[in-house]
Amino acid sequence: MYLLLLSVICLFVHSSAKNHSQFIYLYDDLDQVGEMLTLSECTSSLESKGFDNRARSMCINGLWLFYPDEGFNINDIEGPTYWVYGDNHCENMPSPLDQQVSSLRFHGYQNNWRVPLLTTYTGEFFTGDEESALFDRFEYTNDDSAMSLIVTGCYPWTIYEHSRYNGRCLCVYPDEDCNPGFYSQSTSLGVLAGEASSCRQGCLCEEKLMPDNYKSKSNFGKINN
Ligand SMILES: [Ca+2]
Ligand SMILES: [Ca+2]
Repeated sequence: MYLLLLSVICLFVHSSAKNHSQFIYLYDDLDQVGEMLTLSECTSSLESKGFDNRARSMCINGLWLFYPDEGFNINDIEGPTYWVYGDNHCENMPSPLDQQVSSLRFHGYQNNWRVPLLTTYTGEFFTGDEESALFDRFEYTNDDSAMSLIVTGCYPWTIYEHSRYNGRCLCVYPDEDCNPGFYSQSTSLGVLAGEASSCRQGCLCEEKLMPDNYKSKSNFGKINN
């Protein structure tokens, strides 16, 4: 009986860890066929993995971001980027990125993609440098440079114009049911685009903006063109 109980607990722990960890299978043909590359890390150069401009389909666990250039399009916000989240979710690469992807990364922690985080990006459409806040942050390292952001977890955050939670403010939210909230463009961030200097957990401001994907549950992923 004891052994049986132990094995049930182990199974549960094992499966829940697997469900929330982040990994991806890339395939060089449509519908999850062809040569496969398995990744569980952010990869700034798919060329280094022998898979540059090859991916045609995928299966993912987690929240993944795809770029046509190396280095997460740090110098080019014009190219199409793609973002998608889910558990054991498979699909073909959207056509603008079919055989175009040169770098990719997941959001947040590798072992659990649902950890509550506010992650800001220095470029629109989640390009460029990223900075994740797990707790209140009185001063951003990438000060005045957030042009897009992602909210994971179940609660909102407040971003502020100045350090130490001063100046104009804005509440940003995850989607319903604790799904990720995407603020993909500078217009998604209102007056705080390129101005954010600090952030706090919870909504502590009258100004509120819902994420681009608010209530769009059917929308697993989105491409920016
Ligand atoms: Ca490319
Ligand atoms: Ca500022």
